Amino acid sequence: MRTQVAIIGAGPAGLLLGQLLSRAGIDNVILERRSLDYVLSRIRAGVLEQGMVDLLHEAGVSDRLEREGLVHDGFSLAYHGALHRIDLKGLTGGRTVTVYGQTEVTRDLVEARHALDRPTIYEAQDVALHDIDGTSPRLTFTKDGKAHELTCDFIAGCDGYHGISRASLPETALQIFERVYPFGWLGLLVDRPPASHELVYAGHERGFALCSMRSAERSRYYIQVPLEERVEDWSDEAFFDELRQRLPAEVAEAVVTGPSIEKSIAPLRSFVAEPLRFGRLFLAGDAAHIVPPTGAKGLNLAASDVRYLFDALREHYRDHSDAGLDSYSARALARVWKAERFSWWMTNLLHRFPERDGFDGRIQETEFAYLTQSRAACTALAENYVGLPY
Ligand code: FAS
Ligand code: PHB
Repeated sequence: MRTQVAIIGAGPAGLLLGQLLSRAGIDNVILERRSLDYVLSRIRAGVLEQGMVDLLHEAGVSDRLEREGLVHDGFSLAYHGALHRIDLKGLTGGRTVTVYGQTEVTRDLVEARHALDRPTIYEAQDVALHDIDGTSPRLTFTKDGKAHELTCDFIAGCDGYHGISRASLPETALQIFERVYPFGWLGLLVDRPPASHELVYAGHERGFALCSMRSAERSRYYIQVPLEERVEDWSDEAFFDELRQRLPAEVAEAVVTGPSIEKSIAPLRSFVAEPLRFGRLFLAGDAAHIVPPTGAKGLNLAASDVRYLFDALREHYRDHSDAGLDSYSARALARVWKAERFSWWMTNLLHRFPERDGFDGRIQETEFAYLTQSRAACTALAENYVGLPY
């Protein structure tokens, strides 16, 4: 097989890049390790920056998003029982975020790719990268036990944190920056109305909690749990009891319980691999970086990486210029690190760190006090949350 751009991974990064390339007439093939059903069963992010909404519109996959997405003008911070609303729209000159599940973004992209009849090879096993530093890179893989080869001009590594792209590179080629947090998020999805019409991020001495949603009928909740916790040790009742203890009374009383339709624990880490380019291989999305979900940046960073990589590939094929490809890594990393900083800051602001001392506790309290007293502090939070410019 031969294509112009070989994409590894059919998550949001790979599918969005494939959609943009296809609409620009640039041939591409996606290799995905899992089945389509598995990919569509994953429950992950829920908040889209305006930049990502605009990119999905440009990709021609925003119809359902514009019908069903919930535009949010703000969210609330709760700290030891007190609520403080962050007026995103008022603090950023009118910018907002849209609540729309990553699962739905993925579904819309899958359907769009199917409509364009572009090839996605699901359950592609043993994907391996070859000659990425030459002029004829290629991928090999097996499908239904049969070996295949895919030759291409470029490889987009959109295969997530546990993917093969970054893992194929010599350790000397990469500089890794990482912070592993001593806790995880236990998430629960329930078909009940949300506790609040906007998101509530709560810091509490028992730990962090988040009230989010997928629609007016479906809620998404998270609580911080120790790393050694197992999801099977948490009944729905135990989850909701712990959640309510961490929320201000007026929010806790509004939580409507019901049987969970999904429950899982995600570890939290900050991670960046530099650089993002190796010859004809370009890393994008979680393959290149991970943020703790506290700032709602993971999915949105995948979108900005795709924006830069698509523009660079289009420039190569249309304008016969490699300026964009040559600057991709530096340009993407400049935005990645700003989101890493914000996500790290939000995580430190809102979580209980077991090993922390009294000084850290006072700093955390003072961060909240400063936010409740300073418009400048809230503006800085708001402009990062709605998404810094691409
Ligand atoms: P993905 O990981 O989504 O997709 C990579 C794809 O590559 C997968 O389909 C995988 O099967 C495939 N793949 C992997 N190895 C392969 C191989 N060798 N060959 C072929 N295919 C391969 N972000 C938020 O903003 N908010 C959240 O609440 C949030 N919650 C999360 C919860 C979890 C458990 C995880 C893991 C992430 C969460 N994230 C969250 C971050 C998440 O949304 C990512 O940012 C987003 O999925 C990034 O998309 P991709 O880069 O496409 O990577
Ligand atoms: C979610 O709804 O899954 C969600 C929302 C905001 C976050 C993280 C996750 O910061």
